[in-house]
Amino acid sequence: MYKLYGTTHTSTCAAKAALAEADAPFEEVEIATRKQQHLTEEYRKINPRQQVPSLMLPDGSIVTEGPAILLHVADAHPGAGLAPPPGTSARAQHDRWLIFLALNVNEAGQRMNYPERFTTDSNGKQAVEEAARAYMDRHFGIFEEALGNGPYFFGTDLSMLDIYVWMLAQWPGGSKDSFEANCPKIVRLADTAKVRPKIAPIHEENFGA
Ligand SMILES: N[C@@H](CCC(=O)N[C@@H](CS)C(=O)NCC(=O)O)C(=O)O
Repeated sequence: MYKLYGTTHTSTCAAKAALAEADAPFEEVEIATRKQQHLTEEYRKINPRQQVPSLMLPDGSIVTEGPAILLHVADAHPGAGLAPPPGTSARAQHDRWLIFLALNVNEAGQRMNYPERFTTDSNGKQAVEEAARAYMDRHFGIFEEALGNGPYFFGTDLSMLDIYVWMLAQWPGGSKDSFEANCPKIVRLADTAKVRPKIAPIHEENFGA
């Protein structure tokens, strides 16, 4: 049985959706970031960066970093078909865009949420946030152009990449209206994923209806 460390309203939701779509049994361990539970010494031993999510595998080892968790779950449950087989060109594209979004969009979200971590200038937080918002928009735009007819990246087959995009699309840097206007294919992907029977309850508990 897997153990998923995290909480709602964080990127734990993608790991939870991945486990649900893979039909992998898991237990949840609440690490409420809003109550600073990620900052304990006990949790630092699980995730040295003191962030959520973290996943304990059935053998007791720990995987951190959301995309690594998604890729592991896909490979450990190949029957669920949540990523193309390793070594194929389709898998290279899947991993390419997953890493692209983690490095550029998710990390821009970090700069928007915690600007003080990215500047030593006590008056510089607003500039960090504004630059991060523009950086996020630019990289969402690059992925929007890479999306085909959809609704998912690989047409009608859901992949871990789509689960990650569904999550990121809930936190666009700017207004919802401008995101819908600039990234209609990403919005359609996310809207298709969010009503899947296994993702819908996770969407509801994290983002409402
Ligand atoms: N690189 C990490 C980032 C995870 C992340 O951003 N986690 C946020 C919640 S969504 C967090 O734990 N924030 C608390 C903090 O950084 O202090 C991953 O991909 O898993």
